Amino acid sequence: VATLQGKIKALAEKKAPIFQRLKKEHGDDSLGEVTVNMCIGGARGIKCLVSETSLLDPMEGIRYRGRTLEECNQQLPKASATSKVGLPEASFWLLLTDEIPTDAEVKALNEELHKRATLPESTTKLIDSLPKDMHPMTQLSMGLLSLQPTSSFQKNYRSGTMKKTDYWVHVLDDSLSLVAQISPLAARIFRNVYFDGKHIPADPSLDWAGNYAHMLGVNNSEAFKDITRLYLMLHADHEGGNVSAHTTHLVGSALSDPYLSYSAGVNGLAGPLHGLANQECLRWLKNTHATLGGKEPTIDELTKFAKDTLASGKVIPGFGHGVLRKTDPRYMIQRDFAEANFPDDPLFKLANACYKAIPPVLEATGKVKNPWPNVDALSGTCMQYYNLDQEDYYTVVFAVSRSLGCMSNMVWSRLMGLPIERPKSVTVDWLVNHVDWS
Ligand code: AMX
Repeated sequence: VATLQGKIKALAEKKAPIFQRLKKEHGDDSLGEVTVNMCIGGARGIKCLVSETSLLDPMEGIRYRGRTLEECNQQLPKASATSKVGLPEASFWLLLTDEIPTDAEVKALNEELHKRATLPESTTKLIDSLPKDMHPMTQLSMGLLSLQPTSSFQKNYRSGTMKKTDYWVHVLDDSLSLVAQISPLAARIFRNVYFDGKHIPADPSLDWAGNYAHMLGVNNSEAFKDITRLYLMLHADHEGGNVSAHTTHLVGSALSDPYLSYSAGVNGLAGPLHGLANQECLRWLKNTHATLGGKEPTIDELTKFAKDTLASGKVIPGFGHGVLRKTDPRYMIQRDFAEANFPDDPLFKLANACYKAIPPVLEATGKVKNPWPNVDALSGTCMQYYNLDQEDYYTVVFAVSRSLGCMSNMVWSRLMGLPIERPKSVTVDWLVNHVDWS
């Protein structure tokens, strides 16, 4: 922790004068105008948030601290000499410090996470008492809330001894604990819902993501550990405006602690237009596969399926994006993994055919801004190949991953002393009175 703290502090000391100068010398500079469409269109395109950890380019996708996901996957330390996947906990380090950690640093981080991973009895009792048919995301959100009394930020704030300049230290402390605890919590929910509560103890010799895959207990192969590592690395962060990151940031801006804030973020991730899309997408693929009698589909058949989905008033899950304007690079990296590991899997073949058939159908609507697949179009397909086919659980895996980005962003928000968020809202009448009707 001391090393991590030192690195974050050193980076913050470098950035603080720039931040102060921006505020002082350029505080009134314009970053663009706000149009009526932006106001009624979900605030799209309005540059009104600072999120230090990552930046999304509409064409090339997300960069973690300036590095593309391909670069992260290559440069981040690996679990073993044979693994080709950058470790997600190493991406956590990168998001926090702007540095690729050494193997020794990742090892130390993993030891720290293992030390903090124990769940209090109050949490295990609560989780074990929940009905099996309660959605796993609801259970995860409740589990995170049940951990809130352990928050170091909350305790120190309450005691009245914490200086404003030390907020980030306690947010970092809580973030490490939350990231450590979220994987055993998520695994516990999985084993309760699908395996009658037969839990698999953690393996402290494994890395954070490898151990999570191990505790899920559906597949012992190294390949399943690797796809879990890849999934968790790819989903860690997607700049600050997406629903889960923004919600975590917004709640945190009221100085709610990391458990309260991330639990709220998880609730946003549980929506079908955001994180739940991976569950919806696999369901759509499975349904299409079954309706076709398991045979390989023609592009014409899939085109008809896609049109039918649109005609029934539904969205085609796994396609489109709020900001990206080309195929999601996270989709491409998963596709490379699938091609190398299970090119003949029927659902992978189907997903590939969808890649050809669906974009023209969406384009023909004339309104979809990005007809290309997003990360969710393939993540479920990858997981089901390794027996993780309980699609209702998929968004939980996403939430385990997204904790890395949301928590590192929260550390930086407190470091920069960002204020409580309070955008201005207006009424329709106000808009009517403020536009030029002539
Ligand atoms: N299927 C059908 N219609 C779609 C569509 C899709 N995949 N993507 C966009 N559209 C529609 C929108 O519903 C909207 O229709 P409306 O004007 O009648 O309301 C219109 O096209 C314009 O939308 P947009 O500006 O292109 O997208 P958006 O920013 O409003 O929404 C998103 C983005 C992701 C919610 C949308 O593309 C969608 O619903 N996709 C399917 C769900 C999905 O895959 N979500 C996962 C996103 C990634 C993630 O967060 N995990």
